[in-house]
Amino acid sequence: MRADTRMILALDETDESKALKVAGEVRDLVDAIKINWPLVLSTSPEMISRLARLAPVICDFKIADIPNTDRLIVEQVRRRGASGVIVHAFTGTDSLKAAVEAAGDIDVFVVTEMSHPGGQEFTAPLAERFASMAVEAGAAGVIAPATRPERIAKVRSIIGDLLILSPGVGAQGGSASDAIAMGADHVIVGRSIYGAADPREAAIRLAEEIRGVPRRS
Ligand code: NUP
Repeated sequence: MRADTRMILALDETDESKALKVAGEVRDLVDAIKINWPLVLSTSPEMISRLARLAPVICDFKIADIPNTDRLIVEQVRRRGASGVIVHAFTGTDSLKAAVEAAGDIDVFVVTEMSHPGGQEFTAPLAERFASMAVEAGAAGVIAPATRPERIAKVRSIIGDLLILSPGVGAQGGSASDAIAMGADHVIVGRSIYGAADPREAAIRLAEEIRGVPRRS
């Protein structure tokens, strides 16, 4: 994935025209656009292909099923033109491997520890295991929380050079520069951009904040 601004837009805007407007306004300021169920369900899966014409698209479907179903979902994500997909690891090694195999040349990102407070109940105690599973399965990277930047550093110590995408910036209380300084390759930002009065201006400000943090060597 390109790493120009080290920022990924989480486009959870459910109004189709507003979503496309925001995507058009910030596409040159983000490395990818992450699409989740809210926008897919409020529009249609065709939205994946439409956005993919503007920027690389990551489908945040947090796939968590038996190997065969994981494979079928990942195949459809690919068919729609996405560049990446987010999967859960708690379903086990066989499911994760099936997702990675089906992904072929598109990137699989594995959730380690979730960014919201509830993420500490079940995902945090297993996050390091999920990170190792991502490495063993051949994933492209993992998701780790900007709300707990010290956990990003822990995950980095396990995964080596795999990518870390970090949500939880802004609306959830995390800082973009802290997340990047602790080892994230990209931050994922939703409401602080698409919910801002001027999304482009908000994205520019965040990109400037991130630019001040040295790149991981
Ligand atoms: O642990 C996670 N936390 C999280 O917020 C894993 C995620 N995939 N996300 C997603 O990132 C969440 O579903 C939303 O699409 C985005 C964060 O949005 P915001 O809090 O910046 O608005």
